[in-house]
Amino acid sequence: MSNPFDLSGRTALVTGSSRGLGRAIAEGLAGAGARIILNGINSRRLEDAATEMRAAGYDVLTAVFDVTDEAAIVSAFASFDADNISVDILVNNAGMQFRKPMVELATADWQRVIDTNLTSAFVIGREAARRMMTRGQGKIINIGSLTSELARATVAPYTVAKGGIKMLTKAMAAEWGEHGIQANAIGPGYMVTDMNEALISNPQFDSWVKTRTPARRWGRPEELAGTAVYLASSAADYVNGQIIYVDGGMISVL
Ligand code: GCO
Repeated sequence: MSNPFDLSGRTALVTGSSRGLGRAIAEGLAGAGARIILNGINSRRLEDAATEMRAAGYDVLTAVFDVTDEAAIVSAFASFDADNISVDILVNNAGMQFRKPMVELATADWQRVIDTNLTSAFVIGREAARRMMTRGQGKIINIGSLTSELARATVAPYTVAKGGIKMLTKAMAAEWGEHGIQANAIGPGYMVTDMNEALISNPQFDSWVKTRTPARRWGRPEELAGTAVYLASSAADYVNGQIIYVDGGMISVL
């Protein structure tokens, strides 16, 4: 029997992938055989990541664009078309955090977080899906969060965006399932990333995470890779609209 998790011959665009969760997911998909398109806004950091991954033997392209810039997204997909590159797998990973109590939160900061974490997944998903539909297949993986289900004080716009990611994933499944596209989400728990540096270095928060999580530790970015490979592969051809939590069990317990 052929390996249902094999991604060779597929191309995966992973947004926000020069570091952090995106980079770990990109490496996981590459390890399963996919060609990777790394994306970010800092071209030097992106090229460094690409160079490192190529040195490990992976097939890596780069696409510099800001996920909140619709014109840049449209032109990136137009250039994929011109180069005969089809995005078979899209991982909407790019995101940001901005922590502030709501009574102090400026509307512009609210909007920036929603645009980066939620609207980007719609716009990039739409561009990818238009092309996937004509091919009759495609995989979309949106990155949610524990905050797709649960709120935490000081991160309201992030919580709203990630709740939206869960429902956007279902909306994509509803509209695009008949075209052979599967859209699913991964909900990471508390992971060791640059974005969480302020939380990791706060002893109280660190001990809260360790007490609250059945695994009694933070997650490592590479621990998302297997779930991403599964959702990107033919093993998940009949899985659609789901969010899988990779959280050391946190969301299942009080
Ligand atoms: C926060 C973090 C979040 C968490 C995530 C866990 O401030 O709560 O930055 O991004 O890591 O919600 O799923």
